[in-house]
Amino acid sequence: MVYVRKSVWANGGGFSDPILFWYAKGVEALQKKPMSDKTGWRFMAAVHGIDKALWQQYGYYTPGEAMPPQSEQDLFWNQCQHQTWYFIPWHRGYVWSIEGLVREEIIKQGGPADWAMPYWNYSDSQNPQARMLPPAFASKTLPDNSPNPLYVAQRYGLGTVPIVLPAKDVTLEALLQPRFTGTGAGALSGFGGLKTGFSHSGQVSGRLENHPHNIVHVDVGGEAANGDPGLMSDPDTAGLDPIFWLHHANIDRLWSVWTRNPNHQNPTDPAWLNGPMDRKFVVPTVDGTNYFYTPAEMLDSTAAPLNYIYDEEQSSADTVMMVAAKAAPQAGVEGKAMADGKKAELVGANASTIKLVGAGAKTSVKLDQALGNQMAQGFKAMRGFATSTTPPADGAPKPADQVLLNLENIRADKDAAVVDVYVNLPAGENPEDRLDLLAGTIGFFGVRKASLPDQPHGGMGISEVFDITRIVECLEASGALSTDNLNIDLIPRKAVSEDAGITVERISIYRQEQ
Ligand SMILES: [Cu+2]
Repeated sequence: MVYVRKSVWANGGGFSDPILFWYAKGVEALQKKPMSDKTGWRFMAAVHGIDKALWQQYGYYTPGEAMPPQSEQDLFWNQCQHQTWYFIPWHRGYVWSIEGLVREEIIKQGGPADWAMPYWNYSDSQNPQARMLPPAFASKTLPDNSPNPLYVAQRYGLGTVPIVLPAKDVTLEALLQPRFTGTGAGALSGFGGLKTGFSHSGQVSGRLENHPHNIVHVDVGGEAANGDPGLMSDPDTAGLDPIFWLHHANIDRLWSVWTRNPNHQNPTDPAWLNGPMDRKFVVPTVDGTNYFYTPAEMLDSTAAPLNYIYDEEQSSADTVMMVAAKAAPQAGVEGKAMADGKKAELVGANASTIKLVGAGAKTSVKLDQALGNQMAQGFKAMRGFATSTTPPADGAPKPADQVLLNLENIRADKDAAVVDVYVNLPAGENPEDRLDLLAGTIGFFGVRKASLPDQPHGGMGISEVFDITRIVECLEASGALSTDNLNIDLIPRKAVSEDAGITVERISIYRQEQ
């Protein structure tokens, strides 16, 4: 049978929807299992990541309690894939695993045998409530007044009650990325991320991972008044929050949406399909066995053992598109990208590490004079061509360069910040009125861990790459572009405290021929 994953808002987002009521009952049963049980709630959260000090602080771990054997911890725990092309397929297997465990508990209690994990589509512009945390997660009690297992106290959001995600945080530009795999070295990171090995904590986020994934994590988790992170803000606690799984079902759905576009192609590189080679992905199943998997086995969600589909994929129009996409020749965009991927070239960088404290930080990126002029000339030529009434003798100019803003080695001691990055924001203007100058947003999910010196990348932190071609093009057209430098503003949603320890080692501009 193929299970159908439905929108959390399909029946109001509260407990009158049996899917959410039974989710609560299933979660409650899993939460009662001991830490040592690999089919239990806390074991599964630790598969994503565990920080015993944080867990203890929040009452999810008691020193001395029975733990799984060390060999089992080594096999399963601290496995989540971030800043890597494995981010998307690893999480598909992970959500599928808990979906089966929850369903099993629901069936034991006499609930629906066809229960499937709902998804939280916060980007649905047809639904005015879409960006609100669904009521089933915000209520402290179930309809019978018993405690609600879906409620989490350590969910601080951006300080509003109810929690509502800002509209600009749930936009879906990521779906426009033509390539799954990014090219790295200053260039865009692709829909799915850069080619890496097993990457529990890596360096560059793929576009879907950055936005909306990372930002939604922090927008929901936030931090307490005393600076403690919410569960969703940190990968070492995120899996403990029941909303985590609906967020990731949605990210997983967005992979399906991206793949349905016949021009898009998942990687065909055996290193992705059969990877990673350095550590296998593994999740528990309902019968207590271990399911080892590769990205190749995650490609078709309708095939065994995954066996699920999203409600929107049931319509016939979508089915036709899916068939068309699957019939596409193997050498699609992904193959072409390998052949003609052009290297990005450094145009300039700021002078020194920025420390982000309080209401924001500013820096100036000095541009190489010749390259800066060349960049501006490219936009001028395009503009001249577009507005000219007589076609030029030598045909259309070649497309202007893509301009890429790199924030390199972002480090932090805490994960709860959301920071907007602006280009040439005029002094005294309200940033919210100048979204045309917003290059991108960083959700600091996982930055703390990536900054620890004992991590595989030696505490390099994470890096982000934003496409600012449109912004620079508009600045040039309005005469506001200086080819000497670009000013960059980092503006946090909430004032950043000294002990958050946020630094950005270098901010640079790259150009890439299109
Ligand atoms: Cu996540």
